[in-house]
Amino acid sequence: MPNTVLVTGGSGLVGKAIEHIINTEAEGSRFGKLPGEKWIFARSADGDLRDVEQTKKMYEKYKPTHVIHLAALVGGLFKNMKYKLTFLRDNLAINSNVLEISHQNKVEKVISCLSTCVFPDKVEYPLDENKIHIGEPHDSNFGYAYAKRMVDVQDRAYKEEFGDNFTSAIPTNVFGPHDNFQLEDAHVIPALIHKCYLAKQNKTPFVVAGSGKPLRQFIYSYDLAKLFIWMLRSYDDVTPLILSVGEDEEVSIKQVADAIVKAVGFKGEYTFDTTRADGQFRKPASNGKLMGLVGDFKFTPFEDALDNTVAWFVANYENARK
Ligand code: NAP
Ligand code: GFB
Repeated sequence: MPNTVLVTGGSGLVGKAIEHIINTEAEGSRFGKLPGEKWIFARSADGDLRDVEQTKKMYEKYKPTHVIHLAALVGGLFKNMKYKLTFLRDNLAINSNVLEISHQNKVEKVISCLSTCVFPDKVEYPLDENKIHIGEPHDSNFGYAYAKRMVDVQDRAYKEEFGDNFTSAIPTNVFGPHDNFQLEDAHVIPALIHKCYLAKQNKTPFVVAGSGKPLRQFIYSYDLAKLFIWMLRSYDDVTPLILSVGEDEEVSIKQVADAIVKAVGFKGEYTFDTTRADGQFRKPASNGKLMGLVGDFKFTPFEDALDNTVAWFVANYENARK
């Protein structure tokens, strides 16, 4: 019987990217759909996964054989700092329901989605898959981080007690089309694209929050989508896997803002509001394990991916999440 792949959180940044790749790559190709395979991209209107009965109904309706579990309460630094309990409570509920109902429905494989912010803040760099639980996460997002860490614990417990094939991916910061561009709640790249766009439209200053000094690794959503599809096909280890560009691709927030100014074509005043938080200074993750397994994989150059994202935002401004 061909697979039925359920993507929870299918209407978000990463979900839409997987949908794009599955619908544009040739059937049977490395990142394409398998013959006869069905893909379902679920959104919260299809079932609130914080509610176990709605989760059960979603599985009864779609009868998935495989699940890519992306659904989560997600947000940038400033939203995380404001709603630590809500991020912890809602994500614990969503993840526990999805894993338990996947277990009850004998789903062949579940890939959940963590984030490099789960790692300890004070640890020897680079971050790798063995360092998830060896210290406190950064204070700015401990609610979200601990809920995501528990997924790794749940995966291992389901594997040991029942033999379930549950594992997780650990992406770095992601960006691309269909992101959340809300000025206050979004992640840095979509927030700054929106702010720079408005500054250009309104001939007002472009203001970046913080000092611009923190460092981040960014993965383009379409590249991440391909790696999720590769994991679905080829990765059956319970140990979570970092999905990221190399450590040498770390960039400062100032470099990101400079690239956005160039991509948007902004010529006006550009300043930093150092009264706003910088959050974690850096979280450099090694993609050594991934590259050892996936072999030949080309990441989209950062500036090309940023240009595509800005072009998508400008072309879809009316309907973009903002
Ligand atoms: P996103 O754009 O905010 O999308 C979130 C998705 O989850 C949407 O499809 C949303 O459905 C769904 N969802 C939210 N609450 C739900 C609920 N209670 N019940 C059912 N569905 C619900 O998020 P994203 O950036 O694509 O993130 C996808 C995954 O990647 C998440 O697990 C996130 O933690 C992880 N991640 C993201 C980043 C990043 O930089 N964005 C980095 C590392 C890891 P509606 O659209 O219907 O609300
Ligand atoms: O992407 P971001 O919100 O998340 O912020 P984190 C990254 C950096 O960008 C911080 C600076 O140093 C911010 O000070 N920044 C500058 C801005 N201007 C802006 C702006 O307008 N908006 C935002 N949001 N940042 C998140 C975690 O941490 O990473 C989440 O809180 C999740 O839980 C996500 O893991 C991937 O990288 O700091």
